Amino acid sequence: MSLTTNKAVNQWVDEMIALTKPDQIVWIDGSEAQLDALRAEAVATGEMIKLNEEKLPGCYLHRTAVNDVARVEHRTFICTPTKEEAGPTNNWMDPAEAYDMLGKLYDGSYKGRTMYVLPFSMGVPTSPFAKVGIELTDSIYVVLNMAIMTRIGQKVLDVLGDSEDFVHGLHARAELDEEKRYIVQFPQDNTIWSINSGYGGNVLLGKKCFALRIASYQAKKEGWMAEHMLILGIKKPNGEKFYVTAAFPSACGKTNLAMLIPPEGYRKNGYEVECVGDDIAWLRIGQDGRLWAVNPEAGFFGVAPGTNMKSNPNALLTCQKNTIFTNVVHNLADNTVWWEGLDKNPPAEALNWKGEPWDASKGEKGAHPNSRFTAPAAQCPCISDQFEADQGVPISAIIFGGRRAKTAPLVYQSFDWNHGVFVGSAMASETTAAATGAVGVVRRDPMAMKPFCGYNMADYFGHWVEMGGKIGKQPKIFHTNWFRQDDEGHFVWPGFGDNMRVLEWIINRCEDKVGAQETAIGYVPNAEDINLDGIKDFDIETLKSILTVDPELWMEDVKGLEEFYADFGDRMPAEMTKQLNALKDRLSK
Ligand code: OXD
Ligand code: MN
Repeated sequence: MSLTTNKAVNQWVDEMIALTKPDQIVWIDGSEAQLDALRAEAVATGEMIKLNEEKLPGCYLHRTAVNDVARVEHRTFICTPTKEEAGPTNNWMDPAEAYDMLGKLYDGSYKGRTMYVLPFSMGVPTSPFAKVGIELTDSIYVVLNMAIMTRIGQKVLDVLGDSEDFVHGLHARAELDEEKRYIVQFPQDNTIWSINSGYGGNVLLGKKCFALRIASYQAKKEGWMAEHMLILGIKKPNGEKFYVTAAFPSACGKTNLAMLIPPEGYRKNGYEVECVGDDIAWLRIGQDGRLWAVNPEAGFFGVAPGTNMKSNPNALLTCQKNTIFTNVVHNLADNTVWWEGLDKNPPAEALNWKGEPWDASKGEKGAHPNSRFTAPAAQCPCISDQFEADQGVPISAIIFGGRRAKTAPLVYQSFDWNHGVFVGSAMASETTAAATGAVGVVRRDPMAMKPFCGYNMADYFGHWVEMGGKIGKQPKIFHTNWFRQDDEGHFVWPGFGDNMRVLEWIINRCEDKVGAQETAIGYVPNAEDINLDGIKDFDIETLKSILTVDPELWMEDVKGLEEFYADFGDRMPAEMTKQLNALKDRLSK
């Protein structure tokens, strides 16, 4: 029975029932009793395995289909009325054609199954910045993950009231057929249709599909920003707090930075780092003219491999209870989990991510490289006391990260907001060719939003420029590169907790406490201004070697960027082209 009198909700749910033809319908009220019953059902059917209650209380293991282990960008579509509105970085389908084609796939796809009607809120439901979605799904795994990643249930419907302003999400596992897998966003209709997948990034519709693709479109229309950014707070010894957001391409240590533990010397002096969010930031201009950020999510959907007590103790401690593990190794000896990089002791008696008997000594990986933990953010030892603040946190600095062997220095600051937007648009990562130190293939990923921007990215850059004009107290914009290599192809900067040293320089710049060298690409630190106290096997000369800017390499890079910009044709804002030309001028001097 419906949990709401909202006509728009009930009518849409009825239409989707007529389309998908489920055997039963269950509205998710969000109560622990209901979630417990679903957990028990998932265990009874084998969809989830209950793990050792003493060692991992409230934790479960799930395995996806072997052909369904990651996001599928080539099967992800933005269906805007015209192709130009989606832009050159998105796959596009005509909305009417998409509804028609997908409608045939959804038709009867819930036969013999249950439809779960899942109301969810991105953001604390009572926050003026929260947005409501309803996901229809035939997967208990989806319901239980969404219960961790978002706020769900009756309280969300209560906040929605009679409003028609909600995202309409329809997910069907169907046959999990790769050839018929589609992740489709209709930004103008507030609608997401996802079919033939059971993997998190494709089916937890609150995350990438709503909080980035749909929300970025809403944000442009409504004058705010939805960004693929972590949010962290740094508490200084005098109690002052600085909040920064940061965007990094995949596999660049974003979760690690979000939960960084400062080096011992900093901790002794009273520095603390707190996590507000690890993946997504919704940013709005506050009445005080500053930019304020909320994390719309309630949980972390983190990559398991490589997470350990050294790389990210906070993440590991977060997922010791009430966590769903996906595609990791099942340790049969004590009914726990394991993944590569957790420790040096792979279990002797174990099943790999596919559920097959697994012998680590044979060299094959046990956990899928994209295996995940879904854990409540509130369990993170360094979660910020502002994590659920209605207005979010005020942002002092925005960091764009790249993964570059030679070009980008460890850190630099943009000259101003618009130059910072340009720096974000030029974000890139290189495939590593570590052994030779050769410069790898450059992948452009502006603001780390290329797979997640729900409209033409040229307009998105324009929106950034426009927002800058409206923010009274603009955050300063920086670029970091933890991945500079020496001539032998070794990473030079130690990274992890030592990134705190770079964050301190960033704060000092925000407070006008240190100078910098003005270079063609922006303000680069004077090496003496980065605190190296207590750092291991690293000296100021080495630091200087990763603060250099080689104009020839940059000129090469600019060529690649020009090609990338050319894809957007006339739609590229004049300001961006102006910034590109200005960089060329400065480099040639
Ligand atoms: C993620 C991603 O899973 O960015 O967060 O791919
Ligand atoms: Mn992400």
